[in-house]
Amino acid sequence: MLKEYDTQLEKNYGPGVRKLWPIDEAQLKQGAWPQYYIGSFPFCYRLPQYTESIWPPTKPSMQMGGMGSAEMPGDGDLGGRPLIMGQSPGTHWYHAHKHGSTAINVANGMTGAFIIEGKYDDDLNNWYGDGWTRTQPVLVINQLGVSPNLMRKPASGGGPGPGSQDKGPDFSINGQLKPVIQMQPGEVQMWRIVNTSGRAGAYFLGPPKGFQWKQLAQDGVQFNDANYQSHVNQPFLLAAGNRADILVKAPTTPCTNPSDCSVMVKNEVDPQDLTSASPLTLLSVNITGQPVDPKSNAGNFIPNAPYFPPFLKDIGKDEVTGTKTLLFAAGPPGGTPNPAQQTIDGKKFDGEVGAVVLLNKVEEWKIMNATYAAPISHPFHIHINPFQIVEVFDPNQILTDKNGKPVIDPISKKPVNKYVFQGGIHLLPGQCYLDPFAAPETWKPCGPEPVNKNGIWWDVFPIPSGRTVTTVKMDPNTKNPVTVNVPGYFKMRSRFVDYPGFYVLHCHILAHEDRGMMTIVEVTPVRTPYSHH
Ligand SMILES: [Cu+2]
Repeated sequence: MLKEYDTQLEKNYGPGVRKLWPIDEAQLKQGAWPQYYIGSFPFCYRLPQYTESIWPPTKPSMQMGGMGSAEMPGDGDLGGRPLIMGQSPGTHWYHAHKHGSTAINVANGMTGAFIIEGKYDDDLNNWYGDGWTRTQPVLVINQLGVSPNLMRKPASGGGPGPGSQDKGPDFSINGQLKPVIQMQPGEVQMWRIVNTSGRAGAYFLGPPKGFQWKQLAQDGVQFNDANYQSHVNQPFLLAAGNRADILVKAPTTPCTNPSDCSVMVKNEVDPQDLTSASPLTLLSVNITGQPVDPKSNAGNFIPNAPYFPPFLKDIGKDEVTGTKTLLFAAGPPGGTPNPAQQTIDGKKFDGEVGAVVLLNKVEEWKIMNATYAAPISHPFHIHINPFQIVEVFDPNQILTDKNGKPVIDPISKKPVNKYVFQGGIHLLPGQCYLDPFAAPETWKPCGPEPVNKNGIWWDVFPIPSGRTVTTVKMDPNTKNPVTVNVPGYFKMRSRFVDYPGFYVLHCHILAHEDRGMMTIVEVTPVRTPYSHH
């Protein structure tokens, strides 16, 4: 594909154009993928930064000038419109996005990382040394074992070939399988991890034995200090499209077994996959060289998170000016669930606008998942502005005890559900009764409405799958128990600022996007002629 691209490039622009393939035959022979060249070598940018100490800015004159360039440029006379939020410095990525071919292009490696630099990097470099952030590993994950791709192509005739329909087993990093990262004994490194897979989530089981890690950022947006301090040695999920920056501290002695120094992940598209998914080696670490002085900065986590810009302040309820509901579904609305059909609000992508928002407004959206045939938590992704999660309802959620361990039913030996849809039975602590015959709006987490405090900013978040509940009511015609479909959902808040124009939201399982699970967001700078003046 890249060679074909080069041929076309040369045809159009003549000899001397910078080709994508190959750059270094020796590295290709060692097994590097072409994406090594176009993808994993990150491009770094610095953008103008928001300098105000409060959000929202009080006076227009205090705001920065300049106009954001959306994917569809705004009206020409908006030049000089103030930038009121700006771009957080962090780890971002790109991929081929031609609707209908997105999955195959990404499966064949057309993804890569780019870094927006800023005070975040300056603060880290003040602690770890000049230019340190640019020496740290950028790990671009892709998924090899899923159809369609050229490495595991389907059998002739189009039927499933070896591994063509599976969810794994392999992840690559920068085009290599199970690469080895070199670390000095006791050294702290920053890993910028990007999951560019077209389908699989990578669930990180936690740091290897003797290692420690601390998360600094999610989806290209840095953590505030409270979140930095609380995210120590935790497992985490990178769904397709998610990113995380983590600080990793190596043990002071080499590992006895190489497997002790391996970062293990599980491949999932729904939390229900985790019980059966096998742990995979994503990468290994070789502890080598001079030990790092344990008292030096290089051997310690930076004590506090880098400076947190005011425009990343939590979105309070009082800031919200509008709401929307979007329904992601497998199968037509009200029809038979069908894992081969993906829709948003009952429609496959047709190029029409699915959500209109006025520029500089803040909205709260309920993103629902009516997928029942097989559990799939479609990773919701919206371009341009990140969002904060304020409520999650997973009807399949397992009840956990105070140590986070699943509660097991003593009779069935199966994990106990948090949500109970059968009345009149004794509830365990933490369980929540929901009436399957009440209005669907009543299907939500029990307890008070959560307050958005120390919210993490995301641009990809998996929507919990729906659950088909078998009730105690009998259907007089079929003589079977009546079943009720309960959708999963999350609620998010976002500031639709800076960028007027058109962009998309979609499922980040790219085969779903290609089949229609995508729609257009229009952010419009004008009010209608019927507005009050
Ligand atoms: Cu999907």
